[in-house]
Amino acid sequence: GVSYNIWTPINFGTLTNVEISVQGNLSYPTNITTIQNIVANTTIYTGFWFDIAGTNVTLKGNTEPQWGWVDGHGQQWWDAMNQTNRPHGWRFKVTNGIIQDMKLWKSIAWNFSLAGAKNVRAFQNTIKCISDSSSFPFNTDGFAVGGTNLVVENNYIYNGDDCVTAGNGATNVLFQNNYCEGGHGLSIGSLGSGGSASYVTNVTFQNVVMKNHLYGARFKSWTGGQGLASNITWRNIVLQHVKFPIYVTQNYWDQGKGPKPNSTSTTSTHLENVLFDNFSGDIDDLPEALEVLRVPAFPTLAGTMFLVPPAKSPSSSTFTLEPATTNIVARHVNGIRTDKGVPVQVMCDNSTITSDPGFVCQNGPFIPTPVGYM
Ligand SMILES: *[C@@H]1O[C@H](CO)[C@@H](O)[C@H](O)[C@H]1NC(C)=O
Ligand SMILES: *[C@@H]1O[C@H](CO)[C@@H](O)[C@H](O)[C@H]1NC(C)=O
Ligand SMILES: *[C@@H]1O[C@H](CO)[C@@H](O)[C@H](O)[C@H]1NC(C)=O
Ligand SMILES: *[C@@H]1O[C@H](CO)[C@@H](O)[C@H](O)[C@H]1NC(C)=O
Ligand SMILES: *[C@@H]1O[C@H](CO)[C@@H](O)[C@H](O)[C@H]1NC(C)=O
Ligand SMILES: *[C@@H]1O[C@H](CO)[C@@H](O)[C@H](O)[C@H]1NC(C)=O
Ligand SMILES: *[C@@H]1O[C@H](CO)[C@@H](O)[C@H](O)[C@H]1NC(C)=O
Ligand SMILES: *[C@@H]1O[C@H](CO)[C@@H](O)[C@H](O)[C@H]1NC(C)=O
Ligand SMILES: *[C@@H]1O[C@H](CO)[C@@H](O)[C@H](O)[C@H]1NC(C)=O
Ligand SMILES: *[C@@H]1O[C@H](CO)[C@@H](O)[C@H](O)[C@H]1NC(C)=O
Ligand SMILES: CC(=O)N[C@H]1CO[C@H](CO)[C@@H](O)[C@@H]1O
Repeated sequence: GVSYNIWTPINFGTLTNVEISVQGNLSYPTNITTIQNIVANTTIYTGFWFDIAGTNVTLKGNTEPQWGWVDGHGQQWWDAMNQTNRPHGWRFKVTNGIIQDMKLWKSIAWNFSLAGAKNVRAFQNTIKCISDSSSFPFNTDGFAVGGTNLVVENNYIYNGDDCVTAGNGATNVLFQNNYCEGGHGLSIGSLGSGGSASYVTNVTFQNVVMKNHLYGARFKSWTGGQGLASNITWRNIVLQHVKFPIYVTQNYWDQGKGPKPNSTSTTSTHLENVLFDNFSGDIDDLPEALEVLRVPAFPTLAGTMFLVPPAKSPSSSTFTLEPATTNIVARHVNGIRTDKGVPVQVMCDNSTITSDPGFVCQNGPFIPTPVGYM
């Protein structure tokens, strides 16, 4: 029954055997400048507005509809398109933890970080970063899951970036039975930026509804990166107005900063045992989807985020791979339809593929091979 002003960040420190219960409403400062000044001050800001570490920690919200909301007042930030000194939300770097029934309302940017967490289950949480205006809720990622033995299930995530993103260190991660709307996909990456080595293994996304997302399954690694992403599965994915159901980029670079850097195949983040299984639903047939999306929604980011070659694509599965790829298969994805009934297209460079990806690897119509039905 109380609304609290969380006017400064809370660093809970390292906790042992603690339950944090959020029963009332929590409010970030409403003044943008106030927050920016705090975020810029490393004495008081650890990188997150709420910072929790330790062992045996439960973070639990309120199930009453009117209470337990953490209000970031993000709308004004999105409207001003101000990306200077935005605060991250919650870091939960806990071994043996639970995040349950938490509710985030209009986060400024980002949400739950599980980087470095271990044995954590996050369930029945709600994230609503829904813009009331035409401005886009930038970078309001759902869950960042760069930890070990993580289960994220039965969450409702309406946001403006990756619904979930598995970054470096993600090991044994299960993301299942979630509803995702409005964002940029079920993502691995970005891996290997600046030539770094990233490792991701045994990550499964399954039984997820993806509504109005830019991508369904998304893999992104930087050109020149190193490391290995292995044993990754996307399974039973239902698409509703998704633009790119499957989009794999192994040679991403920041096109705003110049041409593709020269690199050799030996320095790509390797991709091994990747399966896309049982995708169905409809995709928006917008050949100019990328252009539509970045203007006017992404004016400041044009040329960086979405101009991944090939830039212009029919709604399709898109594989832009480096030779450092072993066993990548899409099967039972023939349940995907375009909203206008035109045939589904693929874009795939066959010089990068050494095994059958489950469809004829070409820039052209989607034609499943027998492997695509196995
Ligand atoms: C926000 O805070 C700054 C200083 O911290 C102040 O100058 C400004 O007037 C405040 N804005 C509003 C709308 O209150
Ligand atoms: C940072 O915050 C501390 C503690 O409130 C304060 O003493 C210090 O002056 C601040 N630094 C700046 C640069 O504002
Ligand atoms: C965490 O909980 C487990 C199970 O209750 C217990 O065995 C363990 O000692 C606890 N860890 C710490 C650091 O207290
Ligand atoms: C708690 O916050 C939510 C989200 O801002 C709001 O809809 C709700 O009315 C608030 N509850 C109360 C009792 O003020
Ligand atoms: C964003 O905030 C910064 C710092 O307060 C300010 O200098 C800048 O002009 C703002 N940018 C926009 C686009 O509002
Ligand atoms: C892979 O992750 C799942 C959780 O999604 C776990 O149950 C399984 O044991 C892991 N496999 C290995 C080989 O560690
Ligand atoms: C991937 O899975 C295979 C078979 O399940 C296993 O042999 C291999 O060790 C796994 N790779 C990694 C990096 O864990
Ligand atoms: C494919 O996915 C749909 C949607 O999640 C599910 O209903 C169906 O049972 C799945 N098919 C198989 C063979 O698992
Ligand atoms: C890549 O190599 C080519 C040929 O050696 C050279 O012309 C080009 O400038 C290089 N590009 C970059 C970004 O270094
Ligand atoms: C690869 O694609 C090229 C150009 O589309 C085509 O000429 C060639 O036959 C294809 N090779 C294989 C093995 O499918
Ligand atoms: C607080 C939080 O979740 N932050 C993460 C949000 O997602 C981005 C990447 O998409 C991570 O870099 C942040 O750590």
